[in-house]
Amino acid sequence: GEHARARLNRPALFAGLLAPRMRNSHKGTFGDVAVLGGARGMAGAGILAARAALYAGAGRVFVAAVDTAPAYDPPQPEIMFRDAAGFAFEGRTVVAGPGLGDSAGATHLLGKVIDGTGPLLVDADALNLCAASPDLATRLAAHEGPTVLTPHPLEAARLLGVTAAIVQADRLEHARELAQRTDAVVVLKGAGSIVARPDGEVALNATGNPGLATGGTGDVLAGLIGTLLSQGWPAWEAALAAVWLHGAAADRLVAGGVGPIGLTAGELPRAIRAELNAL
Ligand code: NPW
Ligand code: AMP
Ligand code: MG
Repeated sequence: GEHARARLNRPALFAGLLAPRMRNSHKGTFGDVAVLGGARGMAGAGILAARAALYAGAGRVFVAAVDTAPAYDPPQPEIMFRDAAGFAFEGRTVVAGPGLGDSAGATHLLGKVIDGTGPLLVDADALNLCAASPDLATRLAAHEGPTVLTPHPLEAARLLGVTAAIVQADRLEHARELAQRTDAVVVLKGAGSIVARPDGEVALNATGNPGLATGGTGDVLAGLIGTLLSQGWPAWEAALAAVWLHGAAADRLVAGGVGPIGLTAGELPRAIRAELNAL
């Protein structure tokens, strides 16, 4: 296909959107983020996304769990837990997918948030469910409101109906193709993440390191994007900023001796906070 030239993702592309906190602001000013996840055995993924949302400055953060709703997260009691069935997703930014699983309940609730009108981040099992259901994929492409998809190469391959090796052989082109097909901003993750939008514009991210190659780091990115969307950022700028910040946070941790070996996803949210306040 036609070859896209990627621009380099830099803070200059998004820093103007980082508004100073007004003196009379309150928690309602900074966005509600609801993570749709919480399948048995993967409660941690939703909690990681929620912690990232919190440390990125969201006003209120919920985990709407399809299965495992812990009473609370002891190290992070600010996070509120709810049963996903009956949760009021409308009016909130939804981060769908981290630890969502593939149950009938998960599929139903994903359809419900896709048919909603708010900002939407689609990651992990939510992407896999869309790859498995042409109906969900069609509804996702029609979603109203800013939409960001964050596939890793295998998730992108499932959505495109190819192999991960094929996606990796031309990351720019496949990120672009997926953005066009889904009419959403797409982050194709992995070393040198690509951010693509439906009109063909693409950006290559240079921050981050192999310390991020460990479980849960993608869930943190999803929560971070959710916060920026909840604060009214357009999808493209939210994705660019979050990918840059997430990688810069990992680079900051490694520079401080925390990794690359043994860096954990749970260490990222505080480092992301440091990057945000240093912008
Ligand atoms: P391989 O091994 O090379 O063949 P899956 P998942 C590939 C939750 N989590 N470049 C690679 O394939 C998530 O949120 C819960 C090339 C890899 O093995 C999801 O809901 C956690 N290939 C659920 O688990 C912490 C790449 O994809 C395979 C690649 C399943 O998500 C962990 C994995 O893909 C996790 O986040 C790259 N850059 N990156 C928790 N604490 O609760 C990935 N691959 O089968 O979709 O599984 O990503 O682990
Ligand atoms: P996930 O596979 O969903 O857990 O997401 C992994 C996260 O770590 C994504 O943001 C990837 O871009 C990032 N990541 C994984 N491996 C590397 C790497 N070698 N270099 C830079 N970033 C990476
Ligand atoms: Mg993931």
